Amino acid sequence: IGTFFQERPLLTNPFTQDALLRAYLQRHLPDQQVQRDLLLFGERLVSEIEALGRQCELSPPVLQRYDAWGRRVDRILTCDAWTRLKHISAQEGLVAAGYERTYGDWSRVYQMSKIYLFAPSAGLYTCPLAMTDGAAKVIESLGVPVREAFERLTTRDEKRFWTSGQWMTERRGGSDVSSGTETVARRQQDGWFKLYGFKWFTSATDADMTLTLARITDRHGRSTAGSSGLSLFLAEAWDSDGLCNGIEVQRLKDKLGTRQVPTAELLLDGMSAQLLSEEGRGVASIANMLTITRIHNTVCAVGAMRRITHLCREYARKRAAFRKLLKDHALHVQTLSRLEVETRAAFLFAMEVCRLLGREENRSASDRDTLLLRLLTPIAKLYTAVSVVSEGLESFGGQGYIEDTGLPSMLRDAQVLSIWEGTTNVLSLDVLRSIAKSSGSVLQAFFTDLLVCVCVCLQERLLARFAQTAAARPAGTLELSARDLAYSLARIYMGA
Ligand code: MFK
Ligand code: FAD
Repeated sequence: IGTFFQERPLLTNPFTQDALLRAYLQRHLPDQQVQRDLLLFGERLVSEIEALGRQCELSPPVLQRYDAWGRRVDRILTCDAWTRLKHISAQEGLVAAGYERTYGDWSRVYQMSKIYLFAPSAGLYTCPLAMTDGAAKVIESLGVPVREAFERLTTRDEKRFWTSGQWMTERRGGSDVSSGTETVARRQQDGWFKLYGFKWFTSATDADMTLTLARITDRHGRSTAGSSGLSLFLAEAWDSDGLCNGIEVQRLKDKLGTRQVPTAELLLDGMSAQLLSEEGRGVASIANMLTITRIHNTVCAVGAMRRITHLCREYARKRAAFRKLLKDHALHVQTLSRLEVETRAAFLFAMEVCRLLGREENRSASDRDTLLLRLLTPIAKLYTAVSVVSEGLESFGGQGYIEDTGLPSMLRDAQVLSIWEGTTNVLSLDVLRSIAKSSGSVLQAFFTDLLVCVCVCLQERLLARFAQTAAARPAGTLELSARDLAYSLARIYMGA
């Protein structure tokens, strides 16, 4: 059978390998403690976390519907590695660091640097972490009406640490949540509510609590349609014995990727929940969660881009074709360089959004920062998706397609990033919403933030083109420009 066996690409400390991350932190957050922490975290990723992530991929969650005696239990059983990743997430402060605010304006950059390193190794434990962070943000923005939950979501103590779900999507509407939500909430005498409805996609369904939307009914059972009828609720899904709170798990979804994550269809049949937002302010309140989960999504996308480019580069030094190493083929190097440029630009874009978030939370954001954060969050999320990972796989040739290299799961898991937390079109429309709601101020902020000489010219061209296309279209079709506008803004920002 011959003597040649290809050396495999090896993962080495992703922090020390990442010249751009180190340079960025050196410039903006030159703190010895941060450097030390990320260095150790990088070692832990290689020595421990990478294998746990792989185990999660190979041992997906299962639904135990009945116990041995025929009682309906609806337990979601996850593997030990999934639980271990929860503990590691708490110990490493992967949510907590965003709320401790040890590094002032730069606290989110610190936290998200860890998430960025963690994501490609973590068997998608980043999914519950994103939602946990989002739930903490919603609770904080409402003045912390539920202190214990907030403390548990943001603790470093693995025994107290809670994760949260985000149950928004129903069969009628994942994008159009406002008209698609049929779940109703009936007020109880003690002021709590019982929820009845069907949640069509619920990821990390093993989470300790969840935020969800429902329509409060009056005493005749009537409720208000549309966005103004939706309120935000907090519920603990499972009690300490693992029994469910008025929930029937209909089934776990059979998915293209994200197989590590339990994603279920849930029938809510009297789930006890407490009202978190003002009545009718559910969508506006959960929007704070969407901002955070969309930023996590961006950071995780860039983490995947960085991991694949790191492995491609490593492989190019070991694999030979046509009598020389891949790294000595000019065309291959050009291909990798293009991936590298995309990755670097996306990294800087993502970190800029994290920096703005950190400033807003540290109360040092200018009006312009706040406007920019609003505009850039959907743009960054829609721009950073799957293409670099897909192209990256090709650079391993056939091996990129072989399951036990671990590479195909990177592509499967990246494919979802443009679907959940708002599809590309929905986010493009969110860009239009942010422009309309601020009467254009978000665009002013965008252009003043960029290098003046580059921008004045681009601004004029872009706005003229946007105005021209908008004017040329019949009323009500402004949305046809939304996607092009969002992509143009992303490219201009990254270019600058
Ligand atoms: C690896 C890490 C990944 C993370 C883990 C992910 C796990 C998977 C989890 C999910 O996929 S959870 C489900 C995510 N679902 C979505 O993202 C829903 C997509 N749909 C939208 O984003 C719609 O735009 C939305 C439902 C938010 C609103 O649609 P509407 O009904 O047209 O809302 P409307 O009437 O324009 O806005 C209602 C209020 O919300 C307004 O406030 P006011 O009442 O004060 O005027 C809006 O300004 C506000 N709002 C909407 N989007 C906002 C926002 N505010 C701030 N930021 C936004 N993005
Ligand atoms: P639709 O809204 O039906 O969209 C279908 C297509 O129409 C898309 O291409 C979309 O871009 C386009 N479209 C929709 N509206 C417009 C418009 N106005 N203009 C132009 N184009 C439009 N949801 C949760 O709530 N919690 C979860 O934990 C969760 N986990 C998930 C896990 C996975 C693996 C997946 C795949 C999804 C998950 N979701 C979850 C659901 C996800 O958020 C939705 O699938 C997503 O928001 C899209 O909604 P939809 O499936 O109803 O698609």
